Amino acid sequence: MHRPLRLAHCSDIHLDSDYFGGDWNLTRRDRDRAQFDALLAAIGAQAPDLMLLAGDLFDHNRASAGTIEWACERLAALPFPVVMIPGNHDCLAENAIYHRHDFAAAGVHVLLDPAGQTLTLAKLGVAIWGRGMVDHHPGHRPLADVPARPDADLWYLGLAHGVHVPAHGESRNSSPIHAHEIENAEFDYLALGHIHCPRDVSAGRTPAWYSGAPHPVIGEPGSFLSVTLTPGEGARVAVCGVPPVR
Ligand SMILES: [Mn+2]
Repeated sequence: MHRPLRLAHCSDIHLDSDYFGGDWNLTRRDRDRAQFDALLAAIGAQAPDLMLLAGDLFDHNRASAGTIEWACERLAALPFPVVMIPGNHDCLAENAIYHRHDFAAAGVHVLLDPAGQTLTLAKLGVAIWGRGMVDHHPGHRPLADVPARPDADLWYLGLAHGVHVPAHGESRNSSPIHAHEIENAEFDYLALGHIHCPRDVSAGRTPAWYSGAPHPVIGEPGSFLSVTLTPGEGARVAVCGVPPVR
């Protein structure tokens, strides 16, 4: 039987934006880190059962080893599990962060298989599907070939990173996520990343949202989502602000 489940959904952290190691631009590095800490504090205050991070934790694959280890430690230290996917900025290119740093060893679940993979967290009663993005291009379809619900007794959650394409819309964007693909998926909740503002793109019976990014965007505060799944009622989503850092 399904049990109530409380999720925190975030994405697009972009650590080490304009920082590549050494002493140059440490202010920017530290501001990104402080914004991530503010996000994790806001999420921690809600004591969710599970945190979903829908891509672009890092701004680029040249992120410094220090920042990668720092972020991994921060995520591993949380009192709830974290499940995440790479985004286009930290995609699975040859020099990928996720190839050279073992998040799994630290206890952070990263869904890396380009063909897609399903992780089951039995204690929480959830199965989570996602795929690793190798290259951000129009032929990459984040929601292609989503498997059917694996187990009627588990919540089924999805993670994807890309550009939403409305019903009957066309797109030449990279990594398009079509409304009909959302509708056809059997997820109880689909956590999306890539668009830096919160946005409800639910389709059919599938609740699907972009969480927004933790940093302010054009004067609007950063955001994450608090998602409550209740048996028989579906998903309730609340947009939560992240205090800006200077
Ligand atoms: Mn992105």
